[in-house]
Amino acid sequence: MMTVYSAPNTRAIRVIWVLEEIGAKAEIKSMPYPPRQRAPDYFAVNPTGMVPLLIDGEVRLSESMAICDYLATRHGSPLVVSPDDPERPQFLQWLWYGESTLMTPLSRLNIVRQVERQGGAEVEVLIAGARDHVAARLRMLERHLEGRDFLAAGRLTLADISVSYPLHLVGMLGLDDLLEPRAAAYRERLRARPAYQRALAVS
Ligand SMILES: N[C@@H](CCC(=O)N[C@@H](CS)C(=O)NCC(=O)O)C(=O)O
Repeated sequence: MMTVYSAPNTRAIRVIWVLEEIGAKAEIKSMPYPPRQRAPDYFAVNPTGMVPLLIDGEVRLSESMAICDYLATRHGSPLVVSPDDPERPQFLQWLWYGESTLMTPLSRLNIVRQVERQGGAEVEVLIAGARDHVAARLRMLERHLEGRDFLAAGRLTLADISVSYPLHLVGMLGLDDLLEPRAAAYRERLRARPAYQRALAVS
């Protein structure tokens, strides 16, 4: 039986919705939000403390839309628009819009609201909170890079190109001290690629 770690009103809703649409069963472990603070044992399961997390045998996924894609694709569900469908480009556009373009400012606002509720809207409190968030999220990258040069398939893929930009921003924002050794070496490996250097130069 698959397990989904969840918390109310989080992106885990996407995953549970897909399970419902495709008629697949999973054990839903719902925790109080945020698990990072209110269910500290969860760090042993997921080093970022974030939800959702899917465990399906050897498969562990903690990006909500990756989980949705994994589940829907495996079930041959029409929730996924196939590569040969003319609607595929629109499908990709909105798939990514939902977790990047639209979520980014909403997440920012959500964090400010949380800090506000804790009674301290000072910039230092916000920065410290954001640093903690980034550090927790980088931990999963550090762990994944053990014994690996790239994130998937043993070669450079779009996954590396996607992650290269937040790692670039880490440097731009003066957060390099948050990078642990493997992530720091990985960023150097990406930066050493002539195509990346050319892209940096012309961008
Ligand atoms: N991109 C990830 C983001 C996961 C995420 O930020 N989850 C939030 C809940 S919606 C969370 O666990 N926040 C608590 C924390 O970061 O400590 C996804 O799509 O699953």
